[in-house]
Amino acid sequence: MSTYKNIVILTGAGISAESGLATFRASNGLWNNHKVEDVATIEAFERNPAYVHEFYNELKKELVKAKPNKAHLAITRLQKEYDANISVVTQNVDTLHEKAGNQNIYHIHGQINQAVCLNCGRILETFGDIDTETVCPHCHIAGMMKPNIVFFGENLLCMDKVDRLLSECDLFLSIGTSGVVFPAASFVQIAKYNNAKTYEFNLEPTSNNYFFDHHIYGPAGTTLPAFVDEMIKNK
Ligand code: BV8
Repeated sequence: MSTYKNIVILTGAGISAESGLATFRASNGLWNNHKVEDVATIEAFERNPAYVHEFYNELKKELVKAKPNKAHLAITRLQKEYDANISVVTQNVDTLHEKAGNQNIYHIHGQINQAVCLNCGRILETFGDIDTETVCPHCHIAGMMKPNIVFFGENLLCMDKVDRLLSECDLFLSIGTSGVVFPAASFVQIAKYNNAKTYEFNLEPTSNNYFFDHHIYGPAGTTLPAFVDEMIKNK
């Protein structure tokens, strides 16, 4: 009889750091030397779609090469060996959770290997570059494709499901997120309001520090596997 029945694992750029991917904060708010407001806002995309496409085409080349690390693999082990509903709610647009074999993954900020057609609304898997000339394979209209990335100023994805998961969870693990981007940064408060036990895994205290019952400091590639070992041993 496992202690916890419904577990939500929120992840941020920090869980991918040991896979060699830059985090938002470490690069002083820059992504690959671009100002966030020049590439990750809906205004930027409307102002200069070619520039934003170029940024994400480059980022995709980097993310596609990345391999999952021990933190991602620890989640797979937990999902296999601990009897509970375990969901991964990620802010990351990389696909390292998928590559590690994680299940029940919700990309609330979108994902790098997808594009959405602003004409017909269909989402498609994209492995190569997309740009202002790309033709939608469904409605055959050109120039209406957007990376399926949630820019600042856009609503999050999967929120109907995520709201339900947060209302039912009895354990909330936050892994590698600075807690500065909303509304993801408020998820711990919702979990706590619903009496979940809350753990923060980070290198250092974050702005959400106060809402966590427990803080486990250190690289997630070390701290999470140890935590999962304990959970499975004491289930
Ligand atoms: C929205 C896609 C409704 C792009 C991203 C209050 C309520 C609601 C909205 C707002 C609000 N206040 C402000 C807003 C607006 C805005 C916002 O939050 N702004 C912030 C800057 C103040 N939010 C939005 O616009 C959201 N939309 O709310 O819709 C709406 C609609 C219209 C108008 C208003 C509201 C959309 C947010 C999504 C934006 N898109 N990503 C891309 O990724 O290319 S967010 C982007 O930020 C990434 O997803 C990235 O993940 C995230 C950065 O956060 P983290 O993941 O936490 O990464 P970070 O680098 O910051 O931290 C890494 C952490 O890991 C650090 O703490 C570090 O110590 C730790 N770490 C490092 N290495 C390790 C480690 N930990 C463990 N082990 C390690 N080895």
